[in-house]
Amino acid sequence: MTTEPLTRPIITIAQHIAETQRKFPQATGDLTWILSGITLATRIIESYVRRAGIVNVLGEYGTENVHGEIVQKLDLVANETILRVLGYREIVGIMVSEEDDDPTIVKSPGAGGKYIILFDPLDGSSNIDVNVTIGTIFSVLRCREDIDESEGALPHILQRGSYQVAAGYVVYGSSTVMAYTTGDGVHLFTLDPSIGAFTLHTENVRMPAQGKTYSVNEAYYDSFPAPVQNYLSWTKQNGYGQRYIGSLVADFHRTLLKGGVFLYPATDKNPSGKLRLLYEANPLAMIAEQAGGAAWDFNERILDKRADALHERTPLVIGSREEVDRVLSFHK
Ligand code: AHM
Ligand code: MG
Repeated sequence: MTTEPLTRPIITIAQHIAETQRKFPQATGDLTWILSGITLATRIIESYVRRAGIVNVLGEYGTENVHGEIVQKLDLVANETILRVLGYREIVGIMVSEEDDDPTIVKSPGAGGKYIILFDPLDGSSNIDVNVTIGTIFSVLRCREDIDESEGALPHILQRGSYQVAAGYVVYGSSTVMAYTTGDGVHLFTLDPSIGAFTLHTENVRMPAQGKTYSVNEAYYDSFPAPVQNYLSWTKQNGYGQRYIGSLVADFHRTLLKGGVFLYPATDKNPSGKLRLLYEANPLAMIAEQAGGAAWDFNERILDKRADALHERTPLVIGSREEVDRVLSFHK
């Protein structure tokens, strides 16, 4: 058994967020407070995920969500947990969830609400019942100051991804790992179940610039746009491997660490792609770029896109910079 050098510090996520924020003289501590709420919520969700077969939260709830997808019981538990934890923090103004048709207004911007939390409470729902990695994805925006109260919540919510002030995700896999960024690199933490705290395991993680793994649901090959088909044919002549879990957050996490590219293009069934811009593509795009990677919708950089609707979908190609460039080169 090797022992760790005594000089390696143990840093909790709360400590790390607070120290990162101290680098910015204008920081108010608000983000620290929001992110600590998110980590609390994900620890609660994690405890349900780990006991799912015991506490009767496996299986379908029996309704469909706004996207026409069957809602799983754990989807609801995760959604309510985030709303209950963050909905009582006074700086939170608006919350937007994949599971809810409309935004939840906690405190209108005119009344002092400052931040918007957008989230996919449990990504990879179809994997819940079969014990495969799932996760929570989140994005944080600041409410705009140039908007009149009468315009409602939407203009605050529909900001470009480049305006995100924080983003991240938690994967509930063989261990529970959180990645977050506040625009100062991407940092990874592992949940230590014996003490219930996320502790730092990699600071400033960098996504490899290349990686010979592509991740796509190839069953839809016949309905992919021709440039995507051509790229996939090219990978087969160039020694690439394929991995696809079917939970975006898990496929992305592998891509972040090992390199490669994840694709969910337009298909006949989902002509605008399947993934949601505001709470799936945007936060992962911010993480990807902060780690040296890239994220596009095959035509435009994801973080430059402007949503017209809350639950807008987007095609997505995300991963190692050179691999994303290669996919895009087939579109020129
Ligand atoms: P969800 O957020 O309802 O779980 O749906 C999104 C999921 C992604 O996690 C995953 O990348 C994708 O759907 C898989 O879709 P498909 O089964 O079409 O490959
Ligand atoms: Mg999802």
